[in-house]
Amino acid sequence: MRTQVAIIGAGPSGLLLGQLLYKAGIDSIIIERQSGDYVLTRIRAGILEQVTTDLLDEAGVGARMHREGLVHCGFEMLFDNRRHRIDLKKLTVGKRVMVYGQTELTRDLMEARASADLPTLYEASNVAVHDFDGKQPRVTYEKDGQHFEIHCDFIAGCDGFHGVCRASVPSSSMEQFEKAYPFGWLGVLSDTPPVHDELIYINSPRGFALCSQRSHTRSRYYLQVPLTDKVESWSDDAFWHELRLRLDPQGRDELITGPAIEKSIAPLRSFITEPMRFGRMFLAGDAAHIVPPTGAKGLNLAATDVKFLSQAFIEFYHDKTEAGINGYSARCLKRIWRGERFSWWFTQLMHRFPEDSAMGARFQQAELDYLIHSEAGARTIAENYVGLPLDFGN
Ligand code: RFL
Ligand code: PHB
Repeated sequence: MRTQVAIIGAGPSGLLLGQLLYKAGIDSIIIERQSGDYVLTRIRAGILEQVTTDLLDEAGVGARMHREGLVHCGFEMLFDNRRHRIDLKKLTVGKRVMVYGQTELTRDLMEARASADLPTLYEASNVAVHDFDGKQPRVTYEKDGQHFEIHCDFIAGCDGFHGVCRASVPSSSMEQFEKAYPFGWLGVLSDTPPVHDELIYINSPRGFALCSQRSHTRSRYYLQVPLTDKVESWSDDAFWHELRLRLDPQGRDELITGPAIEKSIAPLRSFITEPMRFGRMFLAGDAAHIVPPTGAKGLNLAATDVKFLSQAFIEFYHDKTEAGINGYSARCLKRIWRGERFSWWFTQLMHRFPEDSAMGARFQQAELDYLIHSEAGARTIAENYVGLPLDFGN
């Protein structure tokens, strides 16, 4: 088999890249190790920045998102038993975010790919990337007991944090930065109306909590938990009880509980690989960087990598210039470090750290108090949360 761009991974990065390339008349094959149904069961991101929603429109897959997604013009920060609203629209001159689940976005992209009859090879095992440091890269994989080979011009590593692409690069060719946090997020999805019409980020003495949502009838809640906790030991009742303890009296009264339709624990990590290009292989999304989910940046950073990468390939094929592919890594990393910094800072501000003394908690309270009472402070949160302009600072 032969294609122009072999894309490893059919998560949001791989599917979006495939769709943008298709729109530009560039061929791709996506190779994914899981089944399509499995990819759709992973409950992850919920908040899309304007840059991401614009990109989905550009890719021609934004229609259902505009019909069913919820536009949010602000969110609440709850600490010291009081809520304080961050008015995104006012503080950023009109910007908002969109609540639309990663599962839905992935489904829209999968359907667009299937209806254009573009090749996605699900349940491929032993995927391996070869010769990306030369002119003729190859991808090999197995399916139904047979061995296959794809020849291509470029490989796009969209295979997430545990993927094969980054793992195939000699460690001497890259620098990796990593910080693991001493806690995780226990998430519950439930078919219950959200406790509030906007998100609530909670800094409580019992730890962080987040009240999020997917629709007017489906809620997503998270609790900061120790890394040693096992999801099986959290009954639904225990989860709702703990969430109530972290909420304010109004939230405790208004919270509607129900059976969890999904429950999982995700560890929190900050991670960046530099560079993101290795000869004819390019990393995008979680394959190259991970943020703690507090700032809702992971999927949004993945989307901008994909935008820059698709532009680079389009320039290569249509304008016969390598400027885009040569500049890809530096252009992405500038934006990524900003998103990483915000996510790390917001995580530090909102969580209880086991090693912190009582003084650490007081410093957090003082900082929160400053931030929400200073217009400059609140604007700092708002403009990072809605997402900085694409080539901010250039
Ligand atoms: P993905 O989604 O991990 O997809 C990678 C795909 O590659 C496949 N794969 C392979 N395929 C072939 N061969 C191999 N050897 C392979 N190895 C792996 C995998 O099966 C998979 O299908 O990466 P991608 O596409 O870069 O997308 C990134 C996003 O998924 C991620 O950044 C977000 O989910 C992060 N995130 C959030 N981001 C936001 O922007 N806003 C949010 O509100 C938000 N909330 C979250 C989040 C992530 C969370 N978790 C679970 C860490 C909330 C949580 C709890
Ligand atoms: C989510 O709804 O899953 C979500 C929302 C906001 C975040 C993280 C996760 O900061």
